[in-house]
Amino acid sequence: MDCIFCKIVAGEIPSAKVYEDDRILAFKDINPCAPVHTIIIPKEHSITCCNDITEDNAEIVAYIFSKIPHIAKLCGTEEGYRVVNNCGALGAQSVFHIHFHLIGGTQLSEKLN
Ligand code: DGP
Repeated sequence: MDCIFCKIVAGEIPSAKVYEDDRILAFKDINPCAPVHTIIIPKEHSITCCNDITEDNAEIVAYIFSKIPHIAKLCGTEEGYRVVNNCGALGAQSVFHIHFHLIGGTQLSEKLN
């Protein structure tokens, strides 16, 4: 499968890893929009975007969110941050392997778009 994030998981594309366990990987975004901009992904490419989340596969999404406080702390932004998911073309999604952007390290704007 020609997926950039699968290649990062496989080590075929280098990344600045922030957190890794047997199920998920967090790494620094190549094009950060804030001092902290970390991408968090499931290692398995089973969900492409939020529209593919079902009752049967949602547990990995809950698992990612259960690790976000720890990842935010590793990034030094535990006092505040934003978690973003871009879904589909109109949502400006560019990599179709579900992922969450952890953005922080500065005072974020109230404006979301
Ligand atoms: P999205 O637009 O929500 O699909 O976000 C994809 C993000 O992935 C985007 O912010 C840039 C990041 N990205 C794309 N390719 C690479 C890469 O090869 N390495 C890293 N570290 N980040 C990447």
